[in-house]
Amino acid sequence: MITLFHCMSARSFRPLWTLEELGLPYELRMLPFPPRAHGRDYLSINPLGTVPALFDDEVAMTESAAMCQYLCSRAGPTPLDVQPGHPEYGNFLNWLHYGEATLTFPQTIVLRYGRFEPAERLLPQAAQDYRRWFLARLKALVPALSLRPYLCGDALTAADISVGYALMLADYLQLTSEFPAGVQAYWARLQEGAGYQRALAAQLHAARKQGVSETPAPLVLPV
Ligand SMILES: N[C@@H](CCC(=O)N[C@@H](CS)C(=O)NCC(=O)O)C(=O)O
Repeated sequence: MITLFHCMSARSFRPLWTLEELGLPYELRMLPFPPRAHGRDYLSINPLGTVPALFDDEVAMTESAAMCQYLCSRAGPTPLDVQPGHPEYGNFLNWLHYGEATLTFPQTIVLRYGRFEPAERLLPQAAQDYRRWFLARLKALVPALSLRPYLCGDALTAADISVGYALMLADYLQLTSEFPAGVQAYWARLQEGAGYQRALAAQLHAARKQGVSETPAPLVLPV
């Protein structure tokens, strides 16, 4: 059985969304955000204190984009995956990693130095620079989406889930009005997907059932 440790709308939303798209059975364990402050017991499960953590028998993982790829391989063949030898394979891997390394990481600087740190440690210049850095990196999506609805063609893949979470986070940071038009349309399309909607419902249901705050992690105030 797959167990996923998750905080509301944190990066662990990527594997949650993938699980819902694939229809795999899983157990969703909700944690208050940040777990290192509010869920100290979690450190014995994942010493990093970060979400996601995913367990599947002997397998233990802590990287959200890698989990999407793992889950596709485990459940496949699936249209969510692109296999070696397929003409889109390199493109698929590139976007899968672009979603986390290039599009999510700069937003964590915006959050941390624009919002989470105590007032005397805030760095408005860093927050502003990385906000612009993120918006500039979004431009790469425009040609990729100009002729096709998804990053690797006509069907949603795990690469869209990886990039889609970065757009979800940017939505919480109120950056959507600055998305290029093609990216705005893409983000709207992703949100209409049935798997995305099921993942939203699953996290809300689990949070209520497990008595965990429904506040999305990016909006949680610092401790
Ligand atoms: N590269 C990792 C990053 C994991 C990560 O930093 N997760 C954040 C939530 S989005 C976290 O757990 N932060 C809490 C902390 O750092 O204490 C991934 O993609 O899963």
